[in-house]
Amino acid sequence: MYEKFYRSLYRIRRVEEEIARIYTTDKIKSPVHLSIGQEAVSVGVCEALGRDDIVFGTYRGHALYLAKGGDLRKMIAELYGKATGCAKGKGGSMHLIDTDVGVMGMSAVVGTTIPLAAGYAYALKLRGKNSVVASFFGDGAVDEGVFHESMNFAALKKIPIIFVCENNFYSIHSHQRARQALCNIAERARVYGMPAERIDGNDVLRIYERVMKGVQEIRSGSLGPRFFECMTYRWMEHVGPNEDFEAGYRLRSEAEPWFEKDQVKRLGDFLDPEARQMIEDEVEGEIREAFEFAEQSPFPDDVDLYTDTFKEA
Ligand SMILES: Cc1ncc(C[n+]2csc(CCOP(=O)(O)OP(=O)(O)O)c2C)c(N)n1
Ligand SMILES: [Mg+2]
Repeated sequence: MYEKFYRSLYRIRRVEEEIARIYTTDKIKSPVHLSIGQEAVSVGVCEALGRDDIVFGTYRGHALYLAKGGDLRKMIAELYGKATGCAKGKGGSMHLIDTDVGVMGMSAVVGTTIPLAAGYAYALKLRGKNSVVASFFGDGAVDEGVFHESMNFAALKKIPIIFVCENNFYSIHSHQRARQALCNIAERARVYGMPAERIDGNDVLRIYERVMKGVQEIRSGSLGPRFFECMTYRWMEHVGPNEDFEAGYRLRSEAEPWFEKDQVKRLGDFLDPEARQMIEDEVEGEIREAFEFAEQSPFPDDVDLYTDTFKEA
């Protein structure tokens, strides 16, 4: 199990480090919101889900897409704006999708995928399916009205959904304390009528264990939403490839305890050095290959500019 978790964590970290490195060349054609430091949330949750389960996420979605099994080559090609990308080069980093593995989509508009996830989960219930939906969003999305509407609807209709709030304390440069009178989001979720808990978002094994319990309960017929507020921290700037501790809204000293809790290192230390090296070599090869694939892929044709705008029947 540790090997599987480590592979996923290491892969996401290294993919994003490569994205940050390449970004300055302007080959990547969309803004990038990196998840470095937050990977454990996506990995812990997705390891508790099956292939038929569904996820919806946000513009900070590389980790979720990869943790759920999204195709790496198609993701990098998408960032390059290439026709072979997962959204045919038209969505970029903020609109990743891979429906084959249940990654139903991400959006640049804060909060918008929460009602989509709730609607999808409601449809699953009505159709008698056994799958579960996980809806990922940040602490900033909790400031949106649609978050509260979706919480109420999900609890009322007892739909099979896991809400995952990645609380990294910031909405761009604005701290949660400057935005919310009551900063305990789990406590607020409970008021809508669902079990909710706060978890250390940097403890990948704990997240896995808690979410797995929720998923199993839902599958065994105890329908209704579960809410997890995962406390985590964004290491890089809100958008872009750099650190931003000089920007004036936060201090490096605030981040340091989070650097120490790095789950990539923690899980790596559990492994036998040989097994670890083998995983790292495989992942590095896969990443190199994915970037080459993106480099060599063509840009979309002009004629495709107006296709995929609406769902064509
Ligand atoms: C409806 C809407 N309002 C504002 C924005 C501008 N905006 C983009 S990202 C962001 C921060 C959201 O913070 P959070 O939900 O905590 O996610 P994080 O970026 O921390 O992962 C904001 C306000 C937007 N994209 N959409
Ligand atoms: Mg945030």
